[in-house]
Formats: sequence, structure tokens, C-alpha cells
Amino acid sequence: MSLTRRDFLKYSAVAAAGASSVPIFKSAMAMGKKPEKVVSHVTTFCEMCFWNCGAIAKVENGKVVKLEGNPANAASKGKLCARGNAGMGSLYDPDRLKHPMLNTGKRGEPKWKKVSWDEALGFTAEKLKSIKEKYGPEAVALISHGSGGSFWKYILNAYGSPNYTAPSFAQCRGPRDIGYLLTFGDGPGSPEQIDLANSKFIVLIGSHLGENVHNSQVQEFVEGIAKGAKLVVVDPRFSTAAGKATWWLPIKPGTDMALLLSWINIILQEDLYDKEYINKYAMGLKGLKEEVKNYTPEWASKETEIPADLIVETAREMSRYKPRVLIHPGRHSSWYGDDTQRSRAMAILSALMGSWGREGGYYFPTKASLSLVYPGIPDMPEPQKHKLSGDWPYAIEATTTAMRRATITGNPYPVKGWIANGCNVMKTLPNQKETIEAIKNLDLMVVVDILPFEHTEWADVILPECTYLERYDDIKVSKGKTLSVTIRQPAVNPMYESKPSWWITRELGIKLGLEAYYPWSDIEDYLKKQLEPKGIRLETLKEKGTISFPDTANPFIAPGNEPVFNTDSKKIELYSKALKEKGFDPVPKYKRPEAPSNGYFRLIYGRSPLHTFSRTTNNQWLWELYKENEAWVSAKRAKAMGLKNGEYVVLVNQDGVKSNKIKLKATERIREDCVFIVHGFGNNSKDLKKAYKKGADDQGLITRYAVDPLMGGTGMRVNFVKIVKEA
Ligand SMILES: Nc1nc2c(c(=O)[nH]1)N[C@H]1C(S)=C(S)[C@@H](COP(=O)(O)OP(=O)(O)OC[C@H]3O[C@@H](n4cnc5c(=O)[nH]c(N)nc54)[C@H](O)[C@@H]3O)O[C@H]1N2
Ligand SMILES: Nc1nc2c(c(=O)[nH]1)N[C@H]1C(S)=C(S)[C@@H](COP(=O)(O)OP(=O)(O)OC[C@H]3O[C@@H](n4cnc5c(=O)[nH]c(N)nc54)[C@H](O)[C@@H]3O)O[C@H]1N2
Ligand code: SF4
Ligand SMILES: [Mo]
Repeated sequence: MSLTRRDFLKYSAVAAAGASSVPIFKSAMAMGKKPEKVVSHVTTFCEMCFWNCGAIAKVENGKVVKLEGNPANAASKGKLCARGNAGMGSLYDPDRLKHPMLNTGKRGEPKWKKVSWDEALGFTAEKLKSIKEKYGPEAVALISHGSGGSFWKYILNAYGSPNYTAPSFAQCRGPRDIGYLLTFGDGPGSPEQIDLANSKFIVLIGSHLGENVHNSQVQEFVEGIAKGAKLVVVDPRFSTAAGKATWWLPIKPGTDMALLLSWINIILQEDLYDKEYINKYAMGLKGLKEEVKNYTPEWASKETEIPADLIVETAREMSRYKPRVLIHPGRHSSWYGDDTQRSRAMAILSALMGSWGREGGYYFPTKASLSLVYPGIPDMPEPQKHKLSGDWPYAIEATTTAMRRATITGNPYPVKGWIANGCNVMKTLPNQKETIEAIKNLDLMVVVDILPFEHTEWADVILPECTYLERYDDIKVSKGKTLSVTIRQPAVNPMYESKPSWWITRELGIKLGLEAYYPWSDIEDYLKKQLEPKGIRLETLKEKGTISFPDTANPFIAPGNEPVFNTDSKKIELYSKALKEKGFDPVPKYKRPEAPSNGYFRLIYGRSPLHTFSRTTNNQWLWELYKENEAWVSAKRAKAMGLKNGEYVVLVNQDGVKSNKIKLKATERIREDCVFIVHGFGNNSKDLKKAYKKGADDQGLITRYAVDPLMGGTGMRVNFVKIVKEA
């Protein structure tokens, strides 16, 4: 690799891109000099996480040497984060999956045979056909995360299955989205429709902005704080954001509902809510008041271990700044199993502050929309069985939770094929034993990936996708205050025999007899015929990277700009009759979480700003900066146990599952009752030369999970660990 660490650090210093997006060819030859570098700048968007920042790749003599933010793009605002800058580390990772491979051994004990694409896709197509014949098309499910997923969803649809699942629902933001939907008739959006930069009072409940790096959101958060916003951080750990906080409330993990209900009670008792707003737009105030009246600050203090006077002070202060108050909705919200209701409590508090549809609170995204479809596609077949969404009334998507259960139990019907695209199922889903049990029941396990993470060991066939810097994907349509489209196009040709998902799915589709669904000649034709009827030229988009459509509509409530609430009552529902009718609490209630027994800590987890889940752990540049995760434990308890900062320990959970060795971080920055580790480490695949056995895997320790009764999310903070010295 020609980039040194110093170079990399220099590049990762967030700098606005001055680069033009027009290819520049320095023709030194024409000037009679020695041939110089051929340099071009190619627009794309980042896939190092799903904020998908607009980027510009600098290519020298056919190699990507630098990535910068595209100033025209709202997600990046011209800057990339460290992970975005390190994209070449994925492209040039020597451990990449290089060829299609068939497992000629047993599943889980693979003997790999290098095969041609024709053979790999022929094998896959035959298996898919036989599953369809035997069990119906619904017996094949997709689990996917990332941009190529749209092509996989398309082929699954054409094949006849409704079962496309994504961890972004049941393991991520599903509970939050449903909690807000039940209250406001709409979710908080992705990107979140929050006006952080203009907020006067920000409340972060768990959400660890700064460690959770969603680029433009972090920039807007910093702007809001620089403009003087007060900040409450509710987190058992002194997070990076807590370092900027006016109040850090080191809450006892799992008791956030007690704090929220008590805040709501104080605000109602002291008449601190936005009366005009609530009278006009909300229903159920009386019922809410009645339900929360016993949640006093003194009571909440006992549950949360936050002093009662601080609970009162923060409630009063928050109200002083209404409606410019932003209770951040969070994103990863599958924590304890009652997560939809916790999110609903956050939504109710936001409503009392009058901040939905108000400056400094939540904005309304643009009403402009754009649907890109290729003309003349035949109708998709109608699935004969319903999607796998369990018995949870608000599982609006097929869920990974129901899919895995159906694969194990055959209920409500058998699942016999999985396609895992861009999703390391061993790291993503809680309880790895269950995942393995499910995989063992399959007739076909297809893995589409760029790297040999541990889940590839369980594949029958591995389809090596090329990285985002080597491919086209579907056009990204984003809705924030404005509507925008962003292109992904190859900066360089695919390395080895890797291929893009659009190509893989088309070839597989043809082998499955689905050619009618693939009438395009190539990807540029496919993109052009979608864009041109909308007045967007492909060539212009390739050059600019992002095109935004300015919107003059007011994103906030104003005379003549009244909000619409898509709830049953067409109002903000402080009290939900719909929930009551279905046998759930109409107003969220507190349930005390189980406490760790003697010698145990609650296991909590989160992000490092330098990594995305497991996917970046083998990336050379990011690995150099952060090789392994650490176990954060209170300095006091470490001392009492005779453990030193920096020494290696092993975590053992309540079911006796042991982690890899992990470095102890003895710190004042965490409560005494929990251990925090960054998610995604402790990889057990020997083929990952850098990531192999570095740090510990939180998912391995998460053998218990609590299912959200409303939408099937898997709460993953319900495990306890003890710390033992490394043997
Ligand atoms: N760098 C980086 N950024 C990312 C990602 C990444 O992988 N890397 N992933 C992206 C994705 S997909 C998501 S969903 C988001 C996730 O990011 P967030 O939505 O911010 O995730 P949370 O789980 O809310 O936040 C983790 C924090 O919750 C705290 N916590 C643990 N238990 C409790 C509790 O009981 N109560 C409270 N109040 N706090 C608790 C932890 O100490 C930690 O600081 O990040 C996104 N941004
Ligand atoms: N214990 C625990 N579990 C969690 C979380 C947690 O914090 N703790 N977080 C949850 C959340 S919020 C989320 S969103 C999910 C995230 O879940 P995932 O997105 O599944 O996370 P990763 O572990 O990064 O697995 C990504 C896989 O995609 C591959 N990959 C990377 N780029 C490409 C590409 O361009 N094409 C293809 N085909 N493959 C690619 C990587 O090599 C890797 O194998 O996990 C959830 N699960
Ligand atoms: S936030 Fe960072 S990693 Fe995520 S898309 Fe943007 S630059 Fe890439
Ligand atoms: Mo997520």
C-alpha cells in the first residue's frame, strides 16, 4: 500500500473538498514531458456506513488514492469522516473475497472450490428452483444491509417471495419508528428530520453522537452546541457527547422509562407544556395525566439513581426553551424489549414541548417525491403466503426475528433458503446458537459479501461482490428539507473476479427464467431510462454526483402550513386507543429491569467513531487507528477486583459463554453496574489477517434477548457478564 499512516491521517482531517467533479486529464505527453500521472475525479457515495455521504474519488493511474466529501451533498456537506476517508482500505484489502466459491464439504465445515460465475449462479438457480417447487417461493428469505440490497429485493420479488428482511428494523430503529408512528402518525425519518443546528435544548437519551458518526448530523449537533444549545446527556457512560453536556445524567441502565415518565409528570403537574399546541393538535391529555401521576421525581430517583432535584431541574429547564427543544429520537433503539413504548414516551415528551414541526425541534421533510422505475416491467407475482412478520401487530416489515424462528420451527411455514447480502448474520443477530441452528435447517445458504467474515463459513455458495468504489448501484433518492439524487459509479474496475449486485442478480434472474424482469442491456441503460423521463441526464448526474431540487415549502408549522397527523384520531396521540384495543398500554408504563446478580455487570455496547459494526475491522487504515475494542469498567470496581487498566481479561456471561480476551479500560467514565464494549470486534475468521481474534464479540455474549411485543425488535442489553483474569 502506497499510503502511509501519516498520509492517511492527513487525509482524514476533515477538509472541504476543493476538487472538481469533472475528470481532469493532465496530458503531460502533449507538452513533451515525461508521462505523468493520469488523474481523474469520480463522484460517488460512501458505503462505509449507511449515511451514504456524497464523495469524490481521486483516481491516479487507475488507483483510488484519496476520497473527499462532495460539497454539493447534504449528507456530507463536503466532508467525510475517518471511515469514509478510509474507503480505499476496503477496496485494497488483500483478504477480499476474490472468486465465486462452492462449499463441497459440510455446511459450517467448508471445503472451498473456486468456481466460475456461471457455475456458482447455476448452482444457486437450481437450488432456488427446487425450493420453490417443494415449499413455494416464500421459503426463500433475504437478509440484507446496504445499497446493493435493492437488486436483491427485486429478484426476490420477481421470484415470488415477500421475505426481505433487514437488521435495520428489528435490531436497530424499528422500535423508534413505530413509537413515533403511533404518536405522530409518522416516524422521525432517516436521515432523522431534526433541526439540531437551531435547537436551544438538546436531550440525548443513549444516542452517542460523536461516537455514532452520522456525518451531517454530527456537524449540525456541533453547530447547535456552538450556538449555545443546552445539552442533557442521559447515558450510564460518560460518552463523547457527555463531554459537551450541561447535565450528564448517569442513568442506571434500563430505567430510562422511569426518567421519561417522571419528566412528563412534572411538566404536566407544573403546567409547563405547550398548551396552545397541545390543545390544537393533540388528544388524550387527561388520560396521559392520570396514567403518569404517580411517577414522582422521588420515585424516579430510586429507579434511575439520578438525584430527584436534577430530574426536576432538567424538566423545568427543558420547558423554558420550548418549542426549540430536541429530544433526539435515537436510532439503535432495540435495547430492553419495551423499546417501542420507551420511544413513544420520548415522542410524547417531544409533543408536550411542542417541538414536532417546529424550528429547533423536528422539521417536516420535503413533500416532493421521485420514484425511479424502469419502463415496461411486468407486474411482480403476488406472493401466496403473508410475509414473515410474526404475531407482532406493528411488525410492518418481514423481520429477521420471525425469519429465523420460521427457519428453526417451520412455523408459520418452512424457510429453506437464505440470501445474506452485506450482512454478517453472526455479528448482527443476537444469540448465535439460534442463528447456527437456523442455518443448519436450510437447503441453501448464499452469502454475498466482500470479505470472508465468519458467516461465510456457513455458506453453500459465496458470491463476491465488488466494493462500492468499483460499481454502479441504484440511484440514491434522499428526502431531507429538500429532495436530492446521488449517483454511485465505479471509480475503478472491479478487482479479481468480483462483480456488482446489479450484474449478479441479472445473471441469476436469467438463469431462473425471469428474463422478462431484466429488459435492460446494461446498467447505464437501466439508470438512463429511469432518470430521463424525470428530466435528469445521467451524464450530468455523473459529473455533479448529487443534484438537489430546492424546495420553497416551509418545513415548520406556520399559518397556512398546518401539520397532518396520520394517526387514527388525526391528532397527536398522547393516549393511544389503538394500543389499548390491542391489549397494550395506551400510555407507556415502567417495568423495572432485572438487576445483575453479585459479581456481574450489565453488558452494554455502542460505537467507535473509527469503525462501522464488524465491517471495517479488517480495514488497514482503521485497524491501525483502533485495532481492538476494550472493556470499560468503573475504576473503583476494577481496583476492588485487583484488575489493572490495560490488562487482558475475559468476559463470561450469565450462561457461561466466554469472550475472547479483551483489554480492560478502568475508567471513571462509566457507572459501577455495567461493562461497555464497542460492537463488531472479536472476529473468528482466520481469513481476516488483521481482525482475527482482535478484541471481544459483544454478540457472542448476547445469548439472551427480549422481544418487543409490539413489533418484534430484539432488545440486546439484557445480558450480564463477570470479568475474569485471562487464564
Ligand atoms: N462510527 C459509527 N457510527 C455509526 C455506526 C457505526 O457502526 N459506527 N452505526 C450507525 C447505526 S446503524 C446506528 S443504528 C447508530 C447507533 O447509534 P445510537 O443510536 O447513538 O445508539 P445507542 O444504542 O442509542 O447508543 C449507544 C449508547 O447508549 C448508551 N447506553 C447503554 N445502555 C443504556 C441505557 O440503558 N440507557 C441509556 N440512556 N443509555 C444507554 C451506551 O453507553 C452508548 O453510549 O449509529 C450509527 N453511526
Ligand atoms: N450486539 C449488537 N448487535 C447489533 C448491533 C449492536 O450494536 N450490538 N447493532 C445493530 C444495528 S444498529 C445494525 S444497523 C446492524 C448492522 O448489521 P450489519 O450491517 O450486518 O453489520 P456488519 O457486522 O458490519 O456486517 C456487514 C457485512 O457486510 C459486508 N459488506 C461490507 N460492504 C459490502 C458491500 O459493499 N457489499 C456486500 N455484499 N457486502 C458488504 C461486510 O464484509 C460484513 O460481512 O447490527 C445490529 N446488531
Ligand atoms: S458518515 Fe462517514 S462512513 Fe458514513 S457515509 Fe458518511 S463518510 Fe461514509
Ligand atoms: Mo443501525
